[in-house]
This record gives sequence, C-alpha cells and structure tokens, in this order.
Amino acid sequence: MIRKYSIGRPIETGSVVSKFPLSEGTPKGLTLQEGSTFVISLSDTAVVYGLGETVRGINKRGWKYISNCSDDPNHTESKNSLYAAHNFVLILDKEEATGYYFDTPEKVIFDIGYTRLDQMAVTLTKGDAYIYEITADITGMNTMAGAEDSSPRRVVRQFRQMIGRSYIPPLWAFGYGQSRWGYRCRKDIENVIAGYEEADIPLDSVYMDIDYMERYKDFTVDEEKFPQFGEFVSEVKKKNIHLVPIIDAGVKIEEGYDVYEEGVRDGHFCKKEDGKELVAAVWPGRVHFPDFFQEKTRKWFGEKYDVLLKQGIDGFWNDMNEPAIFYTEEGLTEAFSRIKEYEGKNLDIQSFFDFQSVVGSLNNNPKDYARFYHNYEGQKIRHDKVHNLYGYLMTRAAGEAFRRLSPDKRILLFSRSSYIGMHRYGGVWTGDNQSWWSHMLLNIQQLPGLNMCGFLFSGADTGGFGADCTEDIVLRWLAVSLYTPLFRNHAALGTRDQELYRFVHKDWMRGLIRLRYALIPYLYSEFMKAAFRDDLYIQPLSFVYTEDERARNVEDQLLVGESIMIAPVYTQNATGRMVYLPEEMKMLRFAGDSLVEESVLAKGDHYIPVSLKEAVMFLRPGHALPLAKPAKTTAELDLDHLTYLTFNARPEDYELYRDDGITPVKE
Ligand code: MIG
Repeated sequence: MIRKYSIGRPIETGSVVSKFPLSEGTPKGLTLQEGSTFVISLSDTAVVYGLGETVRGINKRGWKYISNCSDDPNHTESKNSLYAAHNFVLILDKEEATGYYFDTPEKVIFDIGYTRLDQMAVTLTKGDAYIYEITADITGMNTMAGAEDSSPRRVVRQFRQMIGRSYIPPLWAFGYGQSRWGYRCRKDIENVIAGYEEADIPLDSVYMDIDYMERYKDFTVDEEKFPQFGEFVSEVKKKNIHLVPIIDAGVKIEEGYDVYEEGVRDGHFCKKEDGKELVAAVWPGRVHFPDFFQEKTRKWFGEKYDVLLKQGIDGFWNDMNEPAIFYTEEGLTEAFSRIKEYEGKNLDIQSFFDFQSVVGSLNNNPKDYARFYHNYEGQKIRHDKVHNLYGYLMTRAAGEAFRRLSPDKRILLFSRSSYIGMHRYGGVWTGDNQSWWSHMLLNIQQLPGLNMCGFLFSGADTGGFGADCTEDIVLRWLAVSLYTPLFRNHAALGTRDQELYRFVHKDWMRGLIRLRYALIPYLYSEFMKAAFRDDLYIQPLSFVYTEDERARNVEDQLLVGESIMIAPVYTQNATGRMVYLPEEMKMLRFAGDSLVEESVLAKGDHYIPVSLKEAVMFLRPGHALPLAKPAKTTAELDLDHLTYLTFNARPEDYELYRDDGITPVKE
C-alpha cells in the first residue's frame, strides 16, 4: 500500500511515474517535529536499508547521510555524501517492512541513529517534498508471479513499480570491460586489445576516457590521436569489442565549436542572475553547463550523441555531472583578491590555514552552486535548490535521445551522478573509489541499496580507481565483480597498470573472467527478471530469510538472483573466511571456470578456505544454476547449450530468460 503526502511546495522531479491521490496530513508512521524533521523510533531489532549509493554498511543505522551530489574521490566512512541522492529508506523490524521515499531535489539529512541510537530523523532542509509511505500490504497490486515473497520485497517492488522499470542494457554490457584514464591514442587501445588477446582473457569493451576528445570537447574525437575513428570502431567491432567513450557535463567555450555556438545561440546554457552564461572551469578550461532542466536542451544535447552513434559507438558513460566544478570565474576572482590580502602579512596559525583554504575550497564550492539558474517548466530556479537533479537530467537527455536515435538497438549508458528516476535511463558506476580493501567491502555493501533504488545496472571500478593496486586486490575484486552487471576494471591516471595481462598470475585472472562468461546466462536471466518484476537482482540475506535474526546482521554476504548466495573474501592475506549459511546450501567451488568441489553444508557457520584463484558460491536448495561454456566475448557465447548445477532441483525448475540481447525491450 502506498500513500502519498505533500509538504510545502514540492518541485516535480519526474522520478515517480505512477499517479497517487494525495493523503491528508503527514505520513502515519512518522512524527513531524520542529520545522521539517520527521522522526521515527527504531527498536533494538530494526534494520534500516536503502539510500542507494552512499558510505558505510548495508544496515544504515549509526550515521548521518546527506543527499547532496558531490564529486568527492575520498569515500571514507567519515563522509556524509557521495555522487548520488537516493532518498529511499526501508525499515525492517522483525519481519515487517515499511518504506519511505522523500522525493525532493533539496538536501535531505538522514540521521539514522546518529544523534540518538534509537531513532531516525529525516530533515528536509527546505521543507518541500512529496513523501511516500509504503507498507507491505499489497491489496490491489499485481502479485508478481514467479518472484519470491517477503515483507521487505513487497515494499521494494511497490516502490520500484511506482518509479518505473529499470534501465536494460545490451547483453554485451554484461561482458568484461577494460578502462583506464590515460589511454591517449588508437595505439594505446590497440595494445590493450592485443594484451587481452595474447593472454587469452575474454573482453567485450574498452572504455575511452577524456583523452580521446579534441581539447576535452564533448562529441569530438581528436583526429590526430584517433585517425579515421569510424573505421577504427568497426575494426574493433569485428572482434566483437565495443568502445565506450566518456561524455562530460561541461561544454568548452571555444569559437567555432558547434556545441558551444549552438548552445549560446539557442539558450541552452545555465545563466547567472544577470542573464549571462555562467563560466566555470573543468577539464577543457572554461565551460558552460547545459541547462538539462529545459526539455529543449535535453533534446538538443541528447541528439549530439548521434555524432558518435553514427560512427558505430553503442555505449557511453556520463561523467562530472554533479556537476563537478574546478572553479567559476567569480570564485577565482574572489580567491585572487583574498590571497592578495595575505601578502606580506605574518601568517599565524589561524590565518595560515585560512590562506591555504582559499585555493583548497575553490572546487565544488557551494557558493558556486548558488551563482546560476535553471529554467524549469517556466520557472527560474537557482541551481542549489535543484542541484541533486543535474546528473539525472543529463543522463535522461541521453537515454531519451537513444529511444529516438537508436530504436532497434539498446545503448549502454551509465552515469556518475544520479537521482532516483535516472534508473529508467541508465545505470551507475560508483565513482572514484581507491584500490583499498575497505572499498571492496564498500562495493559489496552499496549493491543492495542501489538495487532497492532501481539501479540494477551498477558496479564499481574493479581493482580500485585511485591508488596503486596489488595483484591480490585485483584477484579478490574480480571475484566480487563477477556478479555485478557492470564489470569494469578502471584506474586513475598515474596509478599502477591494472590491465589483467600485466600481472604474473594472469592465468588465475583469466580463469575468473572465464567464470564470469560461464555465469552470463544466469546473471542476465536474473537481471532481466528483476527488471521486469521490479524486483531485486542483488539483495541482503534478510530479504529472503526474514525470520532469521542472524541474517539481519550479515554485512558481507549477498543473494545474487534466486539461486545463489555469495560471500567474497575482502581482506588482504586472508586465505578464507567465515560464512554464515541461513539454511543448508551446496557450496560450489570454482578454480577459475572449473568446478573443483561441490559439497552440501549444513545451516550455520563454516570456515571456507578460498585461494586467490578461486571463487566460491552457495547454491540454495530447490534451485539450479545454468552455466555456459566460456567464450572470448558475449557474442561468441553458445547460449543453446547450457549445463546446470542443481541442488534438490531439476534444470527445468530454473526460469531461464533469453532474448537477442540487443533489441530494446517494450515498455
Ligand atoms: O576529475 O575523466 O570518476 O572515472 O577517469 C576526474 C577522468 C574526472 C572522474 C571519473 C573517472 C575518470 C576521470 N574523471
């Protein structure tokens, strides 16, 4: 049952697609305290889920999270905000679940047992929102035959139904992808492909970071570094490999550059109070930001992707769309004049730090977000009031355009910044993590929340983006990303080489990637069923084993699809780990893609050794797992001949989903 409430004067975000009558007053389960703070008490046993892409554990209790899309590459547990604003929480107390969705672009503070251990307080910082209260009772709702049932899943399914079906990528997007910030030219990319070929490691995509562009200009390709780009794309395509370029939010200011000139001419850029375009700086130096809040701008910018589609490109990642700002002209001028004030002065302890912060606080400065405006449905709205929608609307522009420009072919699309609603147009990657073990755990812990919020197509930079990786972290991370729909190895400029063929134990890595390809019929079926049924592809144990108290505390094991539970090793030098089985399960041990052990384990705790070249998963009773023969690319997978691993089930009991993997799915 869903009840919709309205507080203040909410701005329409477009995140909800179903219509609901407004209920009087405020949500029954929440108490409205001073201003716009909604409070609910949490019993000792209650677990709070949701919030999508954010810091900390699967259970969000014990911290303060702020929805404020931020370009912050330090995802430590001390942070309050990452790139996204996913304002959905689900409280599971005993076996009863209730969900709340705060649909508003403003900053929302989720104080979940931070100020008081026994209460959640949600503060709307401006006080304008639609609030949806979702209970598990599903009278009148489509019962979703085929899906398992539980109170939290009923809440999630209703929520997902109301926000619309999740984005569905092409099948090849489930293959393995290699990326790195620093591939400068055609040769670099050819070398990567050759490296994978020589090492005989499967590969479906290579990502192109900002260096492919001409002076970082969106929708251009540097002719010198990438001569005959279209031809190159089709040559690579002959090997069934897809090139996936990055698109940044900022448009370079440069005379003669069509995107800039059309944007100015037709009023597509964000303007300041004085009616002039905001000048900010990002990669290309000075840029303007498209006003994606205007429908005409979304249409215009979206059509621009066609320049690349026409050259055979069929996937994109949208970056820097919080939007990230290095500085604005005004900010820079102010900083220089403040620096001058310090010149010749004796900088004591306080003034020295102030001085230092003048430059340090130039980027992503909240003051800059208050310097420009959007034109939204006939209203002029200051950016800071709708900041959290910017990345969503950029990606929506692309997603909407692809429906027109590519009606017969699905296009891969994912974004760094997002808001709920964007899940209908593209997926997300979780941004600039580090090659840290703690970030592998964070990756595991972000997945259930992302799934609840509709972002089924998601994944982290495998191996870690910032900092130098080690061979063992790459191996262990491969064994985590094995299960995430987006499986991309990405690393930052200046960090240690991270392509798999560079490592001593590339044969172990090959084995794990081959296992991924063997799993694709399963992963794809589970993904598609989750999308069609508004269900979860990855979920916490407690969503199935609701009556099991232990399951509610499990923070490092997940259910992936209907058949398997995973328990990855995420600590360095560990040769195994403890695993909790909420019921009897069949352990499947793979060394690379060969099954080396199958054994039935009783409900309870087990120490499971897992070497660096292995992946272990647990098959649930009454379930089956289809496997394909691994291939070099998804295009070469033989999906007609699958083998099944079963546990008290027959292969026919498994509901396999198949399609051509490319034709867009009807809404
Ligand atoms: O300021 O394009 O998150 O994946 O490699 C850094 C360069 C800009 C941030 C993205 C990252 C990408 C990088 N970008």
